[in-house]
Amino acid sequence: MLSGGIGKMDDLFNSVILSADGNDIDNAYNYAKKVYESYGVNAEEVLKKMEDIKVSIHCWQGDDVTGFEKGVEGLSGGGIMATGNYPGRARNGDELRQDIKKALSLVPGKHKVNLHAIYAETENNIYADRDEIDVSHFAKWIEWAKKEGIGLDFNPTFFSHKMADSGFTLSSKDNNVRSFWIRHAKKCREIASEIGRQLGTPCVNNIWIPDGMKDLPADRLSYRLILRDSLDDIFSEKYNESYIKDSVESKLFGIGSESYVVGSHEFYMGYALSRNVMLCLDTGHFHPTESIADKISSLLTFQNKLLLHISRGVRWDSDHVALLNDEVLSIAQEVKRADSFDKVYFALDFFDASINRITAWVIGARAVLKAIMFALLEPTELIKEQELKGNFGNRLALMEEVKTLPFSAVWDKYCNLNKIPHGAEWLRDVKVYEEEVLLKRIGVVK
Ligand code: RNT
Ligand code: ZN
Repeated sequence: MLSGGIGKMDDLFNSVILSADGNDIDNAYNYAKKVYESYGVNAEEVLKKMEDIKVSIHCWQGDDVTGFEKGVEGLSGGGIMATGNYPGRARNGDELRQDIKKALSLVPGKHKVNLHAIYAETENNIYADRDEIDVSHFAKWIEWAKKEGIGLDFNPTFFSHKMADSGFTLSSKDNNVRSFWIRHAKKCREIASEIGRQLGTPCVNNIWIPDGMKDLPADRLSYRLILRDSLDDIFSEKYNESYIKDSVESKLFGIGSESYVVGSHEFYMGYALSRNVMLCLDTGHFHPTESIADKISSLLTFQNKLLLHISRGVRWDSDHVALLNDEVLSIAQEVKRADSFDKVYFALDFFDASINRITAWVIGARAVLKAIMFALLEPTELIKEQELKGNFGNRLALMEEVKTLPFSAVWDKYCNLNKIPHGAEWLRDVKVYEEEVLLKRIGVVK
């Protein structure tokens, strides 16, 4: 169960996992550089571009979306679910920051950390309800982010709360419920804007609500009209866009909201475009065979901003750890081909409690960065030229050849330049951390 738990496997793991040294990496990189050069791609420039790429690392992978509120019973609402019980979950802000810092130390580049309102830290643990939180409850996060030299993003939390038990929040017909969540959302925008101001880098504030119905609704329209009005009320306060970037996230269905989700894709696309609010596309929030890659250029035709939640649905919106798969690769390729890395915000959104949580973060973050680097190394101009000439055979052949270019040599070089373990070597760091920190949290001392 634990990494290194099985004796024989562990021996093999220890003997083979050490990867190439610096010289090997340089030699391989020099060869790769030549190969990419022959396709008209400058690998040095790609390494430079990678320095500006930021992925927002979600804090909620570290504690299975539990948060720090006292007296609230675990994750509930909207069908989001973390399964598994791997030992060593972070139980408070200090532990969570310690774990995220460890994960970040195994991911090349400077990134952001994505918070949720339930990660507020109140004085003496005195409970502050969702409509009572303010920026002071995030002072430790801000101070930490300053120290680490990273930005923060934010999310109001519309689930795991008694006021969400009816299945409705911002689209509720109960004015008491609806106004409670409007107050919460307003507080969160205030907090996010202040975070962005203090850190000197915009804070993306993303609204996702669980509202929907298990079975066939008799009236789909009225809830959507209410949601529209609630959002208009929430966004009526204008903040400086260099402090806060507002976004709204749709969903197809959830467990318990199979028949109807108020905040559907069409609803939020209409809302975002008519109100100039950013749209968030989550890879798990569409039909399981539907890719969000093709949606990117359509949205960029009408807006200069887009938030992506990178997740991996297995048969349903299961929020498995993101991998370097066709979906993530084609997303990165679409952003590259549209030359839009300055317009598209990449954020991770998965929660797996069945494996080491640091491992989960690192796999997902490295996978997204690999996909982005792979896309940046694509000879896009060359391929586009063949398309323009109408030579679709060449276009297809080039796309296929690109798959086996020596990408990994450039990736290893990038890790090396950032003083981050390349290959699978980072698993050793996680193993040590598990023994020295995570297991001690549950009283296991080796
Ligand atoms: C839920 C949405 C949402 C959440 C986070 C925790 O289906 O994807 O983004 O995962 O807010
Ligand atoms: Zn999401």
